[in-house]
Formats: sequence, C-alpha cells, structure tokens
Amino acid sequence: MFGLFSGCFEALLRKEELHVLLIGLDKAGKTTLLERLKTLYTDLPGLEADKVLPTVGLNLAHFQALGIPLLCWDVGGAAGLRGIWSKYYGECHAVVFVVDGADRGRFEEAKAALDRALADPDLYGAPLLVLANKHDVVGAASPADMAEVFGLVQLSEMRPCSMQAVTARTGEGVKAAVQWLVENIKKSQRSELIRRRMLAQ
Ligand SMILES: Nc1nc2c(ncn2[C@@H]2O[C@H](COP(=O)(O)OP(=O)(O)OP(=O)(O)O)[C@@H](O)[C@H]2O)c(=O)[nH]1
Ligand SMILES: [Mg+2]
Repeated sequence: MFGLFSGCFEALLRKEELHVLLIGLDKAGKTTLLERLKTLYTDLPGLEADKVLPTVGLNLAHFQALGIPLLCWDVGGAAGLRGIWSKYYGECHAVVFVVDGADRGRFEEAKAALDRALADPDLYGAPLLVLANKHDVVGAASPADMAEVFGLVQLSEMRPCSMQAVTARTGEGVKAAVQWLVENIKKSQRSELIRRRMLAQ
C-alpha cells in the first residue's frame, strides 16, 4: 500500500516544478552558482563568472535534474535586500544557503542571517543545504569546520540538513549538491504542505 502511495507521490513530483531558494550574504556566489546550474543542466550556457553582476532583484533558472523539473530563485544578499528573502519562503521546497568558504571574517554574519531565515515559520521543515562555496580558493574552510561553525548538528534536529563544498565557478561539487536536494525534497513532507497551500490560493 505504501508503495502505491509513494509511487503516486513520485509521479506527482515528476510533473510539478520544485522550487529551490538560493540565499546567502552578498558576494557568496549565488548568481555564479545559478549560471553554473544553467550550463550544467540546460542547452543554453549560463553567464561566465566574470560577467555576473551583484543581484538587486531576482534571477531564475528552470531546469530538469534526475527527471525532476526544478525552478531556482536567486535573490540579492546585500544587507538592505535580505528583507526580500522571506517573500519566497512559503513556496520554496528547499533552501540553499551559499557561504563564501574563503571569507572567514563573515562567517558570523552569515550564520546570523541563516538563523534569522530559519526562524521564519514559513520555512518550517524545509530541507537546508549549506554550500561552502569557493572551495578552489587556497585556505578556504573545510565543510567539516564550517558545519561546526554553522551548527549543522543542531539545525538537523528541525529539518534535513547538509553542508557540502562546491566551486560555483567551475561546477565542482554542484551535481552532488543537486542530487542531495532532489532526494531530500522527495522525502520531505513539505512538498504536500506547499501543494495544499497553492491549491488553496
Ligand atoms: N574563486 C571563486 N570565486 C567565486 C566563486 N563563485 C563566485 N565567485 C566570485 O564571487 C563574487 C561574487 O559572486 P556572485 O555570484 O555575484 O555572488 P552573489 O552571492 O550572487 O552576490 P549578491 O548578488 O550580491 O548577493 C564574484 O566575483 C564571483 O566571480 C567560486 O566558486 N570561486
Ligand atoms: Mg547575485
């Protein structure tokens, strides 16, 4: 019986676009990552890293990964723009919090921004992937050290969590990150919550 339900759910997920919200401080590398996702998963290559500008509004990428259609929202991370993040919380299936792993001087600020986001009830249960970006930079913090700083063990009491190293500039680690996202969104009960919320609108 469970197999039948999970099969139906799997079929529904294949039709529905899943929403992934990219947040993090300014200069963390969110838009570079979004453009890399386009290059890896669509026929139209994304912008080269040196063409990417700071984000003021919203950037989007639609693509298919592991047979599932995904829509990524990339919003600006500058201090004055972080208030906009919450507009997307209610409809995102998962959150990706991008950190510049080479900028240890901003880890505290990043952790505070992440904690503020996760305290919002609209993100209840949303799987969280923290990306230690800029892994190509010599001296960048290891994902294990960053997991400690960002308190991943405590965060995973409330939601599925993972910390993974990526290099958005080259794409290193990005496919593994997408695989974690798809697998954890599939397992998450949040998808049903969002579907009901959208049907009610
Ligand atoms: N070395 C290195 N630099 C990167 C990487 N990813 C991004 N960058 C650089 O980091 C800077 C900021 O990248 P963005 O993608 O604009 O950062 P953002 O998080 O979108 O910033 P906002 O739009 O201001 O929130 C740019 O100079 C990028 O080229 C990476 O993997 N390695
Ligand atoms: Mg940006």
